[in-house]
Amino acid sequence: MIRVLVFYQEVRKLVVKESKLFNQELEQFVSSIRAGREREIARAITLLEDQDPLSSKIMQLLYQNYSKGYLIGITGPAGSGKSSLLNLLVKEYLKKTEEKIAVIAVDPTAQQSGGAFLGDRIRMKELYANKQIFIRSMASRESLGGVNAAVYDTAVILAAAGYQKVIIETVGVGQTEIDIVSLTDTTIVVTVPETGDEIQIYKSQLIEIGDIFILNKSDLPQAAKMELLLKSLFALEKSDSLFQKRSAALEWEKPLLKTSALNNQGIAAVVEAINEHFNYLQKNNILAENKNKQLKKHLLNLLLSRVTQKFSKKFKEEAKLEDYLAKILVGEAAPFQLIEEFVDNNLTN
Ligand SMILES: Nc1nc2c(ncn2[C@@H]2O[C@H](COP(=O)(O)OP(=O)(O)OP(=O)(O)O)[C@@H](O)[C@H]2O)c(=O)[nH]1
Ligand SMILES: [Mg+2]
Repeated sequence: MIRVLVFYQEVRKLVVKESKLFNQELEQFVSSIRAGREREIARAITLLEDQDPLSSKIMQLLYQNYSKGYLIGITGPAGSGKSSLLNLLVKEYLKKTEEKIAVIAVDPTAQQSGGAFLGDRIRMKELYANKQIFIRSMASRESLGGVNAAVYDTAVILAAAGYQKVIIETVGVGQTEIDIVSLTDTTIVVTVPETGDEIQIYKSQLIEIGDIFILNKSDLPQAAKMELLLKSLFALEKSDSLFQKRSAALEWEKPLLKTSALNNQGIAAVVEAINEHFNYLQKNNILAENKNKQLKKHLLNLLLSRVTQKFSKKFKEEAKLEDYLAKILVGEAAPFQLIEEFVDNNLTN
C-alpha cells in the first residue's frame, strides 16, 4: 500500500513538473523563451515569483553568457503620471522602431489583479495586444531585496527573449525604489507640481540617482514654481559634485524635461533624452561595466532576501520573545547581544 502511494506521489510530481513547463522538457521550454513565446515567458516569471525550484534550473540556462538588455527605471511619487507617460513613451517608440520593449510595473499595493494595475491595464489596453510589447506587473515582496532580485531575474528572462529595452516602473520614492533603480542603466525620475513633493524629492536621494528628470503635469498652474525649485536643487547638486572630482568626460548633464501626459506633450523629448543617455553610456563603456555591477548587486539582493526570509521565519517560530524582553528589562542582556546570539546559533542550520 505504501509503495503504491509513493509511486503515485512520484508520478504526480512528474506530472506537476511537466505541466508547469507546459509538458516541455527544460531545454525545450528555455528555447521557447529564447524564441520569444509569451506564454513561456510569463510562466517563467511566475515560477520565479513563486520561488519554484524549477525556476533555478531555468535561470541557470538563461544566465549562461547572458546578454543584458538595456534597463530603464522610471520612478516617482504615487500618481505622478508614470504609467500615463510610459504608455505614451512606448507608443512613441512603436512609431520609430521595430525593437521589442518590455514593461515591468512593480506594484506595492496589491496582488496581481490589484487596483492601480487594473487602471494601467485599461490605459494600456492597445499595448497589451501588441506583440512587440510585453507588460507584466509584479507585487513587491515583504522581504528586503526580494522584489529587486525578482525584477532583475525577470529582466534577464526578457532580455533572453529578445526584448532590447526593459522599462521598470516603481511607485514611490523610498529605499526599495532607490534600490531597484540602482539596478538599471538609465533612471528617470518623475516629479509633479503638487505640494509635498518638493520635500519628498529633496529628502530622497532621487536627485542624486536620477539621470533624466521629468516634470509631469506641467499643464497645472503650479508648474513654473516647481520648475524653479528643481532647477535650484540641480544647481546645488552640481556644486556638491565639484568636490567629488568626477572625470569631466564622464559628466552627464541631467536634463529636466517638462511633460503633460494628459495633453500628450513633451514625449518626443523624453525619447530623445533616453537615446542620448544610452549613447553616453555606450560611448563611455558604462553599459558593459553595468553588467558586472548589476549582477553583483543582484547577488547581494538575493542574499539579503534569503537571509531575511529564513531568519525572520525562524525568529518568529522559535525565539522566545517574552524571555528576550524580560532579559533586556532586568539588565541581563542588550538587544544587540541577544540578536547576535540568535544569529550565531542559527547560522549553521
Ligand atoms: N493634469 C494632469 N494629470 C495627469 C497627467 N499625467 C497623468 N495625470 C493623471 O494623474 C493620475 C495618475 O496617473 P498615473 O499615470 O496612473 O500615475 P502613476 O504615477 O503611474 O500612478 P501610480 O502607479 O499609482 O503611482 C491619473 O488620473 C492621470 O490621468 C498630466 O500630465 N496632467
Ligand atoms: Mg502606475
